[in-house]
Amino acid sequence: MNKPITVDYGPEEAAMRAYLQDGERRAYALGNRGPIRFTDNGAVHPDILEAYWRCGFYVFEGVLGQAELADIEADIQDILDRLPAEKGSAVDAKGRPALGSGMKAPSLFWAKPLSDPFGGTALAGGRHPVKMFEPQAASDAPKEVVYLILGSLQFSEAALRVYGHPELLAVAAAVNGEDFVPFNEALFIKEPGRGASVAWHRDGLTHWDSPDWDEGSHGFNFMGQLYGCTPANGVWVVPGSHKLRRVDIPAMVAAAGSERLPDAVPIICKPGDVAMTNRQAVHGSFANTSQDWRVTLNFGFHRRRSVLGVLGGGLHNAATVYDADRIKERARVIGYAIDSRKRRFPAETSYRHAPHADETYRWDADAKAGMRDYNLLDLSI
Ligand SMILES: O=C(O)CCC(=O)C(=O)O
Repeated sequence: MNKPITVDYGPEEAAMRAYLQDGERRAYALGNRGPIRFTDNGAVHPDILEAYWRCGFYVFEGVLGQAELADIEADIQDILDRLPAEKGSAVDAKGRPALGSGMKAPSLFWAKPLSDPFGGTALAGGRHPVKMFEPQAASDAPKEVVYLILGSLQFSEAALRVYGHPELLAVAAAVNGEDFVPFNEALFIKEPGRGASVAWHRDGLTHWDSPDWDEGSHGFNFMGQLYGCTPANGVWVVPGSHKLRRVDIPAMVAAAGSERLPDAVPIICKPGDVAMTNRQAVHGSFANTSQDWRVTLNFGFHRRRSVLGVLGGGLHNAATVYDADRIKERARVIGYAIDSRKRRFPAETSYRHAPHADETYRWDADAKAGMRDYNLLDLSI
């Protein structure tokens, strides 16, 4: 999917190149990457958990194999093919009903090539306070591109199967407890020479002032990489910032003199690696002026106690108090994901989700139909 491109960071290019190189060196020095490892007792290896809690992110290497990556790539090609011909169009470039058209739940997010759609705006609760530098896109670039797709598991069974990956779910249990619950799922698409930036921010809306707030209160996101990610197109994280109840992003940027935060490091992945990023960590990504695509399968999990009885943040859907029924309804997707994965990879030992011990979830035609607009039930805290 690569093609030569000619855009760069303009007046910021030299400084940006130096920053990317330096960030890469600092990222590899952190000691927070490697395959998913378990102890003899089957627990996620404590070294992994130590490094995750120390840094606020971890890179699991080699999680998704060739066959699985090929499935994902086929689905992504299909999704890209079915996008509206342009923003607002109900049909794709071939005149078919476009992906996302007529849906109730938010699905497609558009941005001008290389722009920063959220930075410095009041969108998403104003949590992206500083606009990133917006490089000039090529003159033949489209007016707007899709850079984010929400509710992504309804559009890709391969992504659903990744969601049911037994080792990733074991990590979710080790971090958030065996009764962990879903957050949301998304695809971040960073086209070469076009992909938008995501301004520095941290996620989480509901628990910053809770008396029992801690470094894990707002959960984490897995970020599965189809083509890998580089310092130029990947997410950057300020290590350790997930442990801070308060941060002042405008002051951080002002002190740095640009959005190149000196302590931030890039998440660097090969195809098939899956990063795990604490939502409370300060993170963001730059406009993709590189030659490389990034397609991230993003899916998050929370602690049940962070969600049960909590008034949702109202960002991903209508704010309501999340009760046990709502959580159970949303968590059915974990059951479907495990079952759909079992059908595709029968030799693998499936994950057993503790809250589903007495339930059976079958990935069949009814289940598929029931996924439409499923993200109206996202657990947004
Ligand atoms: O993938 C990206 O560029 C941004 C991801 C992000 O901000 C998130 O997962 O919260």
